[in-house]
Amino acid sequence: NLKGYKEVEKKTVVIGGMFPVHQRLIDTDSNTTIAPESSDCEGFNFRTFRWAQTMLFALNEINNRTDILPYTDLGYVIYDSCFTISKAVEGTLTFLTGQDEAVPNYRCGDGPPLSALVGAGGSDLSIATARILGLYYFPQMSYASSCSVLESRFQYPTFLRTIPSDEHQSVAMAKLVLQFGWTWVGCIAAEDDYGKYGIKRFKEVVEEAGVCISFSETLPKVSNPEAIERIVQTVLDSTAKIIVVFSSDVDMSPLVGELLRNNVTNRTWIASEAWVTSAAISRHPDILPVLGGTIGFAVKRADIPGLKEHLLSVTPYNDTLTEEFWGIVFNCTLNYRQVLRGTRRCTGEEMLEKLNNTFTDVSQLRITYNVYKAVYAVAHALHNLEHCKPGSGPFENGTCADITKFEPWQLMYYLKNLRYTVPHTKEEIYFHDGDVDGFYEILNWQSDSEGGIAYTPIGYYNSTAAPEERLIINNGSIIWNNDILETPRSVCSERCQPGTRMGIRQGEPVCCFDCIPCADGEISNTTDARGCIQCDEDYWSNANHDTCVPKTIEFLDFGEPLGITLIAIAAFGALATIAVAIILLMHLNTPLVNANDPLLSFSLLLGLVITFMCSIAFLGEPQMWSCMTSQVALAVGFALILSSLMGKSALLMLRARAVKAVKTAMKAAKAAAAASEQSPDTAVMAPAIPQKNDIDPIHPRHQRAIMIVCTLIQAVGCTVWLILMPPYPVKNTAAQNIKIILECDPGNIIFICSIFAYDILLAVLTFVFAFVARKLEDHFNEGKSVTFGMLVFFIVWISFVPAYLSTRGKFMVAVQIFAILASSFGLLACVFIPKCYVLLIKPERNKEELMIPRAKSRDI
Ligand code: TCR
Repeated sequence: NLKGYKEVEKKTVVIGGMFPVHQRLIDTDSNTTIAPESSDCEGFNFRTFRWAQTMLFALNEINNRTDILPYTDLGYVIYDSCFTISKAVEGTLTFLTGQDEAVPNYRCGDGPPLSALVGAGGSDLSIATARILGLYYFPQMSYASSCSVLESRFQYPTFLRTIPSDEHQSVAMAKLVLQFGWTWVGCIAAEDDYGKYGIKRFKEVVEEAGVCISFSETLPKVSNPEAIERIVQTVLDSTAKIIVVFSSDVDMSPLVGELLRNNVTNRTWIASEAWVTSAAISRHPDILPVLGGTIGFAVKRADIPGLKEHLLSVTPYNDTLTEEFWGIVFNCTLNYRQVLRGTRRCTGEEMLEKLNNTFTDVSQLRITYNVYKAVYAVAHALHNLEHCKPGSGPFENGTCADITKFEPWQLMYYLKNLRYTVPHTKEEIYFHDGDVDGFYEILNWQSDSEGGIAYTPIGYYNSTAAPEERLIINNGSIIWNNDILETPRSVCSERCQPGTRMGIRQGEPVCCFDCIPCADGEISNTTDARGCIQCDEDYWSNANHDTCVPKTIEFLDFGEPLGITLIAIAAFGALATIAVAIILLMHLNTPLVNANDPLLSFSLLLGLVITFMCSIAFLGEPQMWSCMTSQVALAVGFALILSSLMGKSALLMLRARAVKAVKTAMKAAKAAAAASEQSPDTAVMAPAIPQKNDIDPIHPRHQRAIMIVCTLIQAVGCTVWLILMPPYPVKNTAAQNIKIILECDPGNIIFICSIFAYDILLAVLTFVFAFVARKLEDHFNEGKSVTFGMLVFFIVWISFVPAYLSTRGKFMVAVQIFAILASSFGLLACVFIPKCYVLLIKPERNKEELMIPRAKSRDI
């Protein structure tokens, strides 16, 4: 341990210092056969040794000044905490109690009073020492212990520091991550209070903003190669491209070695303050591909004039630490025993200037500057204490403290209320509740001219600025560590484009999700939509599923080719029907036309014209009137056709039965005549000869009555339907997704069914009548043609059913119209073509050629 003294000339006050000059304790075997001793330390650290030397430099500077403490000299005691809590506690106790001979006993007043402790390096060490020092209300001024738990004045009442609390750094890091849109980051923290609390706060802030942590690892404090390998494997396995490391360079070093061995490139590392400017890490050979592009936070840097000279003036003979330092730097020894063992002897004339060593590198004075500030803070507080005017002092009754024997709490008072300016940098320092403002420079690791690392400032973080101006980064000056030299992306899943929604993956963080396409009829119009939105009734999703588009309206229009074709066919049918009517009219008095009541023929033709024309009403955009007329006209038209045919076939049927009866009667008469010829004696009564009335059993009046009554029934039914529950146009959105079908709703299904059922009934009766009369040997053969026409009618409507049910949308209407037209044409053709044929082409056959039986009966 280094324990030095300035000679006591005037009044002297001693300041304690604690620096982790060595990195670890030497592992001693723990057998208890000999008295245990305080372990020695190993791993000399040039950086922290520079800190210790800075304290000496600052004390020298102060002692040489006449404006600060002109009548008092500052002495010092420096302890090496070896980065371990036990050594720090040991040092603190030695300092307080003076158990070591070299140090005056703290409570036995002769020696110079102890003022404050500058230290103790890492936060975990400071936490331990601050607890002890707090008991005595002994001031502690730390230069590197940044952990946020040290903010608590309740637990650490006498703790002050010149480094900002990690609260600021964690928030700054989180802001940086959020600013670049990284939502998938890995975390590595040292296994100490600094790492644990720092990363904890970082995680809290980013997770609140929706960032996910890919992995979270701890760097072991004691050497543990397996653990390091495991961490590197995790880094390699993770898809996170951004890795935040909250650790001191000492704990980080083994990891860097392993990263280099595995050549882990293409990651961007976010460095905490403790390793961002560490030469121990950035001076590794070949570090650039692995850690180049690192972004980190660093406390304020300063130039301290004269420090370089002071560092270079260190000689091996100052104390044990300088001796060890010399030996390590120049690879020699001053120790007589080691010289005997063959180590080169130091001359003491070696030149420190010639070395390019971290110790003498004053380009990155950051923590060093904090040490400098801390020493000045204590000095200024002591100065204020010494220059207190009796009577107007801060203590009870206006008393002052005496610089030769003051109490620690009295100095604490001055430290708390201190406000001073640092020499050279002119920075003004004051503590709010023991802490300073959070200010960080943001550094980027770029390659310098010699292939090493240059810490290039790219921005800063200022916790006292307005929230949106705290983090200022000059994006353009960043050099990233990837082949494309672009801002790296670090996301678990790429964003979900409009048209898809985020689907969570069971058991994975929320940043990892699948993009699931929206279902038909649903859309999402934002990126990263949580769910899809159902389109309104009249709307449907487009192909990309990112907007709702109005459904296309569908109906069979007049103008389109299919509509025109149907109109043409219908018109042709109507014209043909009218032509037939004219032909019949022209031959009104011929036997053929008169063979069956001509009026029924005309009503039949009228019905056909109605059905042909009503098919046109099915076309076009459905309206109230068109829905009503189309169905009703069809139903009534068919009723008229079928009842006319029924009237006709009823006559034919009865005629056929009569003819049959006549035939049998004649046969009987013949047989009787023959019998009477054979035996004239036997008087036989000849059977009655059938009369004309018997052959035409019903009068045309009856036929017309049938026709009119049957049609009227239908007409009345339809009227009731129209009045009670008329059909109306509807928008059918359910049948097809992307279309709105405009169609007619029948109003009431029972009505429409019974109305067409009635038509079917008429058709069946007509068919039966005609079928019975089909063999009537009338050479106009009306029975046959009606039978045939009805068959066509049935076939058309039976095949209509499956065709109708298997079509969708506007084609349903087309199928309906086709069926109407086909059945009408069928009837027109079957019933009237034979007639027209005779009338126009074979007029000679159009004579009163009565049915054979009747002619014969006349002959008789
Ligand atoms: N605060 C750390 C220790 C630490 C440190 C450093 C150690 C800081 N900066 C630089 C070595 C080198 C910042 C702590 O534990 O609080």
